[in-house]
Amino acid sequence: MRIVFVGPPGAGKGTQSKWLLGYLGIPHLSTGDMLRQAYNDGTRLGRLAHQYIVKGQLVPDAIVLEIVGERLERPECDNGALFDGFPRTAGQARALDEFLLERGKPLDAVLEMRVDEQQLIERLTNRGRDDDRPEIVHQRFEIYRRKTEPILKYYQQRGLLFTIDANKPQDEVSNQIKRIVDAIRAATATQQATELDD
Ligand code: B4P
Repeated sequence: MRIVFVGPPGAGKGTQSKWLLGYLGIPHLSTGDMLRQAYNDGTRLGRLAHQYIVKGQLVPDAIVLEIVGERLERPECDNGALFDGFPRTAGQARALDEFLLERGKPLDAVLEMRVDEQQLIERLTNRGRDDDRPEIVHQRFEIYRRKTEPILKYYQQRGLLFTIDANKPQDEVSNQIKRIVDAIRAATATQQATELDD
């Protein structure tokens, strides 16, 4: 299964990914984690990316796509992946589509995590990362509205978009996600059985 989590900073993409990975048995591609790891490893791309992250800006597509592309080529991603915080721009969405369609493995679902801005600020203040200071969070939220929200329409038109009320406590959010994922799995199994019968 190939699933994308989209949502503003602090929506709970990373939090919900943790259990969903085990549930679906697929690898986790969190671009935030990958970029932070690259910085901690002292790589050239990691150092470049860090300059944007601390200012609350999106890392340029070229850097993100290089890091994600390398991971996607690995055999572990052949049978599915959970994309956490990627794509975040129209350019990234197009690049992901091209990559997956060339391999005949399109996305199964895009899960939009929707949360009120005030709730996000409270969550991020408690998390306390360098890029979680209120003035930086406002900027990240604004960039989300401008650059990331437009890709939701693109996925909606293709019937891939599911919206999650992520204001709710974590276990309620997990239940909403589980219901959607289970329904998609059941529909895929039915479709495969029909194809075998034909
Ligand atoms: P990310 O690492 O993706 O981080 P995020 O959007 O801030 O957080 P996430 O939604 O995962 O929140 P979490 O579960 O941790 O991005 C960081 C930066 O990297 C970006 O700003 C950007 O600069 C760069 N970047 C990443 N991907 C990129 C891309 N594709 N293109 C360009 N740049 C990119 O939850 C946050 C907190 O809320 C936690 O403390 C959690 O415990 C709490 N929480 C979660 N769910 C909750 C709930 N239901 N109720 C109460 N609290 C909850």
